Amino acid sequence: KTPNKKIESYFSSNGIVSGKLGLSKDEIKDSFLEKTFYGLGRIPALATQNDFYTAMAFAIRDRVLRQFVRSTQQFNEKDARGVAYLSAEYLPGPHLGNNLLSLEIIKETREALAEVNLDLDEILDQEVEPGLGNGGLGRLASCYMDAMATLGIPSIAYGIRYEFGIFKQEIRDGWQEESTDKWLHYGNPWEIVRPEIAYEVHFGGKTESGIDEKGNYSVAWNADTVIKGVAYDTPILGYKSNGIIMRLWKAEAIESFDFSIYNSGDYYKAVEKKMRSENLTKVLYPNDENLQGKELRLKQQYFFVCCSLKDTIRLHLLQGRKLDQLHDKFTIQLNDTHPSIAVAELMRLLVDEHKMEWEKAWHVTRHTFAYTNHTLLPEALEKWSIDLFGRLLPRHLEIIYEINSRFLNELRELQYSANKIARMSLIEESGEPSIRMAHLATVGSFKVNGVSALHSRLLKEQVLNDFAELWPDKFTNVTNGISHRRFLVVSNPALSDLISEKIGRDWLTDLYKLKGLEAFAEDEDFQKKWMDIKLENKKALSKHIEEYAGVKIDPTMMFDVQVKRIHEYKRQHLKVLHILSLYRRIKKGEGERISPTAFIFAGKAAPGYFMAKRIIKLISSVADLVNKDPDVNGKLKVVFIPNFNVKLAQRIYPASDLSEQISMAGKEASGTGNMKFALNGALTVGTLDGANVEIRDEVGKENFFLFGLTTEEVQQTRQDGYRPSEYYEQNKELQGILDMLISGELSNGDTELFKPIFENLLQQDPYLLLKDYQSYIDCQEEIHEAWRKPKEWARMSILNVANMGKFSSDRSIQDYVEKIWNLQPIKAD
Ligand code: T68
Repeated sequence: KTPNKKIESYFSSNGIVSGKLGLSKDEIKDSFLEKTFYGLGRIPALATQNDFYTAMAFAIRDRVLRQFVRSTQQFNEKDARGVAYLSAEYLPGPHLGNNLLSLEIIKETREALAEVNLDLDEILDQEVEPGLGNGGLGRLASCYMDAMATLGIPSIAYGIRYEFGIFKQEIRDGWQEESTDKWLHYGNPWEIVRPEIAYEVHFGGKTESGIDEKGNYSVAWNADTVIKGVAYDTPILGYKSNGIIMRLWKAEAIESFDFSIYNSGDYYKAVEKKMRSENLTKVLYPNDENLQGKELRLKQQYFFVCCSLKDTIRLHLLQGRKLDQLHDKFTIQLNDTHPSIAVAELMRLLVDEHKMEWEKAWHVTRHTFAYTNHTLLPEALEKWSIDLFGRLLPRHLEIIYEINSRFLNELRELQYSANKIARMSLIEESGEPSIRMAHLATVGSFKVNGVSALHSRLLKEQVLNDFAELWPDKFTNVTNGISHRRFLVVSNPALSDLISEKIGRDWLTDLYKLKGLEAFAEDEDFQKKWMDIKLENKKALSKHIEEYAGVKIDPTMMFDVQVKRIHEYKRQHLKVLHILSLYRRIKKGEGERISPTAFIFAGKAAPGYFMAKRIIKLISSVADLVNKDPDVNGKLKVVFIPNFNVKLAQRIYPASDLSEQISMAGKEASGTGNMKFALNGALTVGTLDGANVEIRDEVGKENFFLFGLTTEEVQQTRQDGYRPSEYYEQNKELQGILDMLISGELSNGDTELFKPIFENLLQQDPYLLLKDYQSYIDCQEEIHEAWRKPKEWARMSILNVANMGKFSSDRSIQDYVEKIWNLQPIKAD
């Protein structure tokens, strides 16, 4: 299409595309009022707070889009090499606050709103966040988008526009109850639908091979279902920098009606087909549940992969490039195995649709993909049964068989044993035959990375050991990172200002600059200001807790916090054992060395995960017992805050004193909450697991509370034959605590309620709580003692923050660029 010169010159001469980044107070006010009236058609008397939020979002979105247009123009002009990031999950959190920061107009916006008698914080509070992910993996993808935009990485992020995100959690009578997350109820001012960017996705049917018109062997896939994926774009703005797009696909019917049925008079049957198509992107699957065999989940994965690859190829060809150069211009990063069907889909697109020969297509494919692994848990490694897979994606099954047969031939040439070949095969033959998605992703990628130093090592030694021996250079580590702009600058403004007062503002784009705080760690005046800010944040959180959990907390208590998905390997129930140990000591009159502590929990349990839900009930029951007991006299408080999400997380980290990172060593791939806590000045109590290891290395072992077995000791314990009941027999305090679970004391006399937890711990204890118990309790005693020396505590808190430089997602993305993506950043101004 020939460009419209008139429009182009108007854009550049009127400051729409050229010109400055931010806005003045008056410009913000004008734009906001204009959007209120013309954008929403509201008269002031009828406008709600939510209308004002929406109007402000529209006003800001204009500026965000401007940065996106500028970045895209420059990427195109330079014909830049870029990344397509494929993730089935994103957890962006509220957009407005971050966009205001990126445009550097928080103060101006606050003033503009004050002039019309509105309060920025109330407006910010209106935003409903997109809960399009389960936890760490989805949030990581969003932290990476913030960094990619800020650093000027030519990139696009693809995913699924779930109509209902992660379920909303309510706590009733101590139990988790789930309800649907209607995040789109009031509309979504940040997204732009692109009806012209849409692709067909096929399912089912049969394949037919034959000779095409040119005399070549070819395969046709005659599907029986066709669905359309439509692009919904959300611009993500980097700090004073580029805008990149998160492109989420929504499923639609090809035609609104099936006309043949419609004409025959059955209107409802015609509409039914449309509804069935749209079901595909209705709801996000909660993790941890047994996802195997969930047909709709496989459909979602293929649906978004197919649209994303077709779109990537379109963008590539639009630049006048050749398809066999795809790997020169794009890396497609696979966020876990959820999009790993992409390996087979790209082969299908190249070979079947673009008529590339197999060897060439395979060369392009395995130089295009890179795969990030996020778990070693055997039950979480994705497998799809051949039966289900073949029914939905018959052509992809053939392609995977072909990839596998060539791969296994290579292994045979290397004289590998039959055993080893069976282990490495993409197909698992024992039990129900199934496809091992991690193997497909590994074989089809040029790089595979874990998400912390320990995890990447274990990945090579355990789960993908055979592959790492075959291709040692393919494996690498990129330690996770977090957006310090969201999790400190936006969510803890008082602390950010104090930091900037001392060391300037360069740390916003170079987190290593925080090191400058070390010089003030001993400064008593600084320590006081530091802890005063913490206290204010704790007051604010206490208000929230009183309103949403009905528990009153004294903000001067130590806030001991564990927030994350509820899972046995994360060991929330180990924390419960600790609380009960303190409770029993107080009851026995032996509580004098306990510092007053509020134990704060939050997190969702997968709806089908029996033990996790029981653990939530246990926490609530312990809260009831402890909070009401006059003997405790307010020395301990326990609270479970419902519905943990990004927004709530942003309130919790700034108000925390102690961060609980107590998973059994070898199970938490990285953790990222651990980084967010430490960045806000909480001290960590943790095991040598995931990124804890690196956090401890950075902050110094004297500023980190370590306990528990190492990965090697965990393995040794298993080998030696672990008998948890021995610990129960030998440790009388532990025995007393565990007996409480079945005494009825926590459950109005019901001795059955917590028996499943009791029996699990005594008989299997798969996550070695009893083995780690004493070490944890001893460590907590040290912590309570440290809390009684406020200056010491403040010093350690400052040193933790000062040494968090490594954990910015800017550093992680820089690592991806250097170790995997091999591209040049292009920063828009
Ligand atoms: C997390 N994984 C890791 N998975 O548990 C955590 N799983 O250690 C790590 O820090 C984080 O990834 C980022 O690397 C997840 O969050 C999921 O959410 C998930 C979703 C669907 C299916 C399986």
